[in-house]
Amino acid sequence: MHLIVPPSWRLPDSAVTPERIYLGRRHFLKTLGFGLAGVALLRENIFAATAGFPSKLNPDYRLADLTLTKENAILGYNNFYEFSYSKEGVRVEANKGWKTEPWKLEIGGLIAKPLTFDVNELVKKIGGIEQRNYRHRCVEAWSMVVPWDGFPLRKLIALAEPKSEARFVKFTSFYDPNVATNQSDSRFTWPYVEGLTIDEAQHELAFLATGIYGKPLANQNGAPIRLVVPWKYGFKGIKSITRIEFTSEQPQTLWNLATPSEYGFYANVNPNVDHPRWSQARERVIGGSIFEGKKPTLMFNGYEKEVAALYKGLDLKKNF
Ligand SMILES: Nc1nc2c(c(=O)[nH]1)N[C@H]1C(S)=C(S)[C@@H](COP(=O)(O)O)O[C@H]1N2
Ligand SMILES: [Mo]
Repeated sequence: MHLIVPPSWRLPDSAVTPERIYLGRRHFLKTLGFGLAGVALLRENIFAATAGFPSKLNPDYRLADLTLTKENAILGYNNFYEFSYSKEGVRVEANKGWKTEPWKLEIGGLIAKPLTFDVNELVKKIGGIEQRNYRHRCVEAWSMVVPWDGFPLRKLIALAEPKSEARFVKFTSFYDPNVATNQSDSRFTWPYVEGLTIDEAQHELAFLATGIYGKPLANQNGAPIRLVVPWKYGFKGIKSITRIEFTSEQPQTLWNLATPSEYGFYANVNPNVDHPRWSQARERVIGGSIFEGKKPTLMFNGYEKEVAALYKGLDLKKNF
């Protein structure tokens, strides 16, 4: 694990990890110690985490022109700072006895009455899940294409019935410093918090994921439920959500509190607004050929047509 301390500790990993290292991790099943017992556990988990619903690709989100990132890479190259500051360390640390089932999700704030769901019950109530292939662009200038299973956030908002004063949605991750040992690191205000405006949250693309490649989310990817906002930098996609709250004020988010000059509230993918320490014009494709080189980053991560209307009149350079 290479923990790089401030001010350069959030260097893009491309600067420190040769591509061959994470591409060559074919032995990951072995290192995880998947025996027969592991397989049995996994099957039980599959049923529970999808509440028995099969996930089918929604053809509107096929992304036919792109190659899906291999499962191996999606499961082995992660950001989940609660567990590790190393991309490869997350899978190891998040699977040392951290229990993500059963899991309660609270919905509160400016709604008619507070709600609490068991995540599996919530999926049943929503009425099933679908698969969507989304571009996934980290602020560190790497990207993947991920087949998420889950449901649009707007369906949960409809269940919650927010009041008209609700202007933002605040998401809070779990807090358990005994298992997530980096939650003792006082450089951050734990638990991890993220937020969206209510209009962003209502957008058809905003998604709550419960799986990847038709299997329940692995711990390292934010089991059992995490946010996916494909037109924004990956850090907006908060993992392992325990609470969703409707608020009148803009929520204070972990990254914005830690480094406001580098991580804005909006965090829309924008190749024309550089990170203070690196360019955002191009991105390294995880799992891509080593001869491929970086590819150009697209405005709103390729979702400009769908989301530009949300930001009419907003200065995207100031509100980064
Ligand atoms: N709770 C929590 N959520 C988080 C993070 C984190 O450290 N903690 N990292 C974010 C960042 S920076 C990215 S790029 C994505 C990574 O998701 P992945 O590991 O599934 O690719 O999760 C986001 N959600
Ligand atoms: Mo990220």
